[in-house]
Amino acid sequence: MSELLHTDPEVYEAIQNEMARENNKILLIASENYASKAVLEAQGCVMTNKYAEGYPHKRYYGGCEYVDVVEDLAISRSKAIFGAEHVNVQPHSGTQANMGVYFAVLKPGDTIMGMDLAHGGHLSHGSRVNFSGIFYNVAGYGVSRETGMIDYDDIRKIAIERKPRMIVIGASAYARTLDFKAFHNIAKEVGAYTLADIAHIAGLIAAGVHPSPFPYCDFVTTTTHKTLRGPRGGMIMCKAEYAKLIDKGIFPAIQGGPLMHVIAAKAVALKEAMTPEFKRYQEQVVINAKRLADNLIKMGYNLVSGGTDNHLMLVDLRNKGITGKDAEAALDVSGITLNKNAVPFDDKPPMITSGIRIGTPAVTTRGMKEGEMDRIAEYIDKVLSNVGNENVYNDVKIEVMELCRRFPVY
Ligand code: DSN
Repeated sequence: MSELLHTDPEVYEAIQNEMARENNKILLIASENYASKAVLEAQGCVMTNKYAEGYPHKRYYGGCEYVDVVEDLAISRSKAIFGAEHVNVQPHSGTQANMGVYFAVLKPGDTIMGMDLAHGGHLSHGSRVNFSGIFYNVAGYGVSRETGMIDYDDIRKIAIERKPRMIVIGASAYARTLDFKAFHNIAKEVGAYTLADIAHIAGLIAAGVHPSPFPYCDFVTTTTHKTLRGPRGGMIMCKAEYAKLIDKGIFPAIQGGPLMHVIAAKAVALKEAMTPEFKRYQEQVVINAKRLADNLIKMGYNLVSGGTDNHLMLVDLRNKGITGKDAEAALDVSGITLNKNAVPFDDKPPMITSGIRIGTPAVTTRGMKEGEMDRIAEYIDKVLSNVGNENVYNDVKIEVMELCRRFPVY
């Protein structure tokens, strides 16, 4: 990056500092990961220079013969991985992917049914501060107070009462397996479309360690940078019958020129996702999450739903007398980065929260396994049992640095 150092030392330094942060801390944000050097290389390539409105072989600009190659590759690889009939790899993000689906088949004022943000859902599933809650009527669903899990009978009741045009399935902080078939049956009964937003679990699905939304769901959206471990971006998959509507729903409805450098990097990540190593990686992500969860439970932490089936867990800290905000801050100075997170039926505001969300995709990419999960659980407990004690923070930070040194990232 000598050119960058020469042109813009401030940006260069910030990037170097970010590199050091990513290398020297334990990253447990469930939605983050480390993209490979090949993905980073593709994303930093000359395709950033190219305008390519339209779709492969039907563009509004000349000179698209090479960007067509990478978009075709991204499409054919995702079809092969997920068994999708049609794929659009142009959404700039997961929210854009969801917006593209809504624009394709809904009208403003239609009712969508999605998981409440406060129960683990996503902004774009109908939050009233998001376009999805502004343009559409929203029938929210949540988890059961008793089990912390989705109650499909309850969802059926809401669907029968509110008659949504679309049921959105997916979450940002739900640790349990999603039953796409159960959602499909409910949607069929009330005549709704189904949209599975698999952003968090796409890598698990690609590797066969979480059930697939196909053939049950009409539309499937994902980001490409979470468990899928690609560049930051989105993607839509659907049945062939919706192909034209979906493509129009993205371009020209809500986006102009696609980010061809990002699409090149998506193609690379999808190639990586077809390897046996990727399958083993996803299996280890789930093994690691279970191990970390089991440790925390033994240490007296309350996990929403009592555990995890996937790559993340949600810890309710109320019995420990710590807020999510304080836990996040104490852990971060100790070298462990995660995020505060509302727990279902939380009595604290979103900037404080009663919980933390913990995910294993990033540490598993570093090669960490069960033994390291035992150490990480000990570090978390040490810090959270000594909030405010700088000596403990420093001790843990030294141990974290040593662990990270044994598992280099880049
Ligand atoms: N911000 C993402 C997450 O952390 O889950 C969702 O978009």
